[in-house]
Amino acid sequence: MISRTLIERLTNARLVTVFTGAGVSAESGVATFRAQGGLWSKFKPEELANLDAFLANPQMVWEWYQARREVVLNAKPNDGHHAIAGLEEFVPHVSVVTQNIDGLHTEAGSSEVIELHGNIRKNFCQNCGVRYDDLELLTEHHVPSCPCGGNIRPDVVWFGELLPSTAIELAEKRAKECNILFSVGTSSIVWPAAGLPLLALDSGAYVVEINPAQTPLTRHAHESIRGTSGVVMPEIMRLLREMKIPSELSK
Ligand code: BV8
Repeated sequence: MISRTLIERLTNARLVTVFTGAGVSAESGVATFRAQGGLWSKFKPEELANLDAFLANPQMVWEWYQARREVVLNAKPNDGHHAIAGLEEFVPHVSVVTQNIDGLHTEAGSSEVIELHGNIRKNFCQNCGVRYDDLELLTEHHVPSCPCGGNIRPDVVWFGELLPSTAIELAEKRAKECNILFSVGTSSIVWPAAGLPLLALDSGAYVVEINPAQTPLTRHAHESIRGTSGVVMPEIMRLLREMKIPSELSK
């Protein structure tokens, strides 16, 4: 299921961009959004992951994020996260561009992680913008207030909100410059993030999708591997080690 072409390309690549979604964290016990039994099967995104919902009912939205924080704070990186971090052993520059807000790529040791949709461990005041990154807030049941009178909210990008400009600009740069782009564990339907693999394709990158299911990206990708991140990424690492060892022996 993993082509020799891909492994050979990886051994010659200067920059590999790994674009990830909730599927990469599924094997760490963090629910996805749209897969079977995912978050959106229980809640309506428009009722929760948007500013109007927070302004209308800050306590309800805060509680939803506290419940997710409890899962994320107890989650550990899985074999897929570690294999993605391990790519740096073979490729001079690996950039992880993630839609995930759980911080697991950083915890797995990836050196460059671009968080397009924010980070669930961080907060800021909706009214004055002051940051609140103190850890005790992560277990605070009641939505906290800022001295300015505003409500404190998770530092994540909600529907209808712009992505952090520095993050999306750097992500677009990594999509344009990379030799290979992996799209791993994403349904490829949330924009503008979903446009990044297409930007990489237009810029001449070799695009590989890893997902147990088909997505709107499948028909555009050079390769679409039907499998889970926690199995396929470690297999790619194993094949890379096999390919690289003969060259080391030849020294
Ligand atoms: C914006 C909050 C300006 C954080 C989320 C065109 C251009 C620009 C915007 C839009 C556009 N068209 C529509 C829009 C509006 C909207 C949008 O994209 N809507 C979609 C639903 C149609 N975009 C926005 O609002 C963005 N803002 O552009 O502002 C603007 C606004 C309005 C109109 C124009 C311009 C903001 C988007 C961010 C929204 N925030 N969540 C949080 O609480 O987490 S969305 C949510 O979806 C998460 O952030 C998540 O990261 C994101 C993507 O989901 P995935 O990560 O792909 O997860 P999903 O469950 O969907 O899929 C998991 C996949 O994994 C599946 O394919 C499954 O098969 C696979 N899988 C499962 N297990 C495994 C696996 N794969 C591998 N291994 C496994 N083990």
